[in-house]
Amino acid sequence: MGLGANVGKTALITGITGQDGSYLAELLLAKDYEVHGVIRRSSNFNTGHIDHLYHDPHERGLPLTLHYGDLADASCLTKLVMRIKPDEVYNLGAQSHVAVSFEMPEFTADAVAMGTLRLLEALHWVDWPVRFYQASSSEMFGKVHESPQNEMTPFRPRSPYAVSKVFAHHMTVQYREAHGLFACSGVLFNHESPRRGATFVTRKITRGVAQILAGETSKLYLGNLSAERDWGFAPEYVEAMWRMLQQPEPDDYVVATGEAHSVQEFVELAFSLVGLNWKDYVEIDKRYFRPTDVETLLGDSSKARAKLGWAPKTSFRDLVRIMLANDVREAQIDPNTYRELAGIEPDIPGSRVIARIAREVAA
Ligand code: NAP
Ligand code: F7E
Repeated sequence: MGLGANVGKTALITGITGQDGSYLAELLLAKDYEVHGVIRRSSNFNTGHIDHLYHDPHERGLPLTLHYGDLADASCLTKLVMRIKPDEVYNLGAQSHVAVSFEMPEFTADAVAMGTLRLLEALHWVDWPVRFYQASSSEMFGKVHESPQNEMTPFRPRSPYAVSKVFAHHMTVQYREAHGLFACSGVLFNHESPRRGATFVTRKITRGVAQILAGETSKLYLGNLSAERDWGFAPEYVEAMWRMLQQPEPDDYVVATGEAHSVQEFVELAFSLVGLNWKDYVEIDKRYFRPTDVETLLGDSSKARAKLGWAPKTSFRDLVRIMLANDVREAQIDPNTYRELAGIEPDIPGSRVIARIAREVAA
């Protein structure tokens, strides 16, 4: 199957309200997929990342349908799969915060490990050629055996989150090998964006800088500054997920930039882009240290580059600039005030998709 003809394809996404889910939904809608997303019941609206894509079912609009569901509920997953009959299923739903997983190991394992198994079981019985993507993580490498890490590097997980992802990864391979399911595991290294959750370190830093500029706070409290991560730009990473499911054979792929930076480097750059010295604002708070942390991660994505034709485009510096410009704007400051942030486009979600639909509706 080529990378072109998608008309008539249907995709089901768990975790559609999250960072990656929202970018993936935009990508698939732009490729003319019919998209279905699983959302959890919440006492408050949590669909901010996808509101621009959603429309009242009584009106014309993008082919996006949201369904209540949860990875904890096997019967609802099976029902959704049987009703929607998706061609492609992207399992992005997770309790994805590593530090939180130490506080809630059972909840994390239920959503991340058992949730994946429940979905695989639902797909195992279908009688059409479904394709499955599992959101695996570089956290699985943990206390790394070698650097950089590739598809053959052994796992030494260091958190309940990572242990759960290792289970889900092996289950994905198991269903591929034992039951012939077209199942791919994407071992994605950290990827960030203006839609990154506010408690992950990159977004915490860029929001912190913006709040300091706005005079809302004078300090930013952080934990382990020496940890190194391979940080990429999220919209590019969801493209790799889609490419995996368009291949003739299912396989596992590492997706990374091949460049590692420490948390301190991220901090220094973010402050310096707006003319501040980080040492005047950053304080270390022990509560943000983890019982066991992953000290260094660096990915080797040669296989994805060769087989998927995928390559990262956004540099570390530009990633920090994009996130910072967004948070400065959210703090009601014009980013053009700062030379390094001038001209960076706002993260207008799905603007291309919306423009196309608007044209169609008007026609
Ligand atoms: P995210 O922003 O935290 O989004 C997680 C999504 O999962 C949200 O939509 C959340 O829904 C949903 N979810 C949580 N528990 C669920 C449950 N029990 N049933 C159904 N849905 C549930 O995460 P992300 O950064 O987009 O990451 C997407 C996936 O890739 C996750 O599986 C993550 O572990 C994995 N991953 C991420 C990275 C990264 O650097 N971003 C790297 C490697 C792997 P609510 O909105 O209702 O909470
Ligand atoms: O931490 C250190 C922290 O929470 C990065 C998830 O998407 O990527 C993410 O997991 C590093 C760690 O991301 C603070 O100790 C210092 O060493 O931004 P993070 P993560 O743990 O790497 C992987 C690939 C995933 O799969 C996960 O789902 O930064 N750090 N000070 C801090 N981290 C946080 N959160 N907050 C701090 O104040």
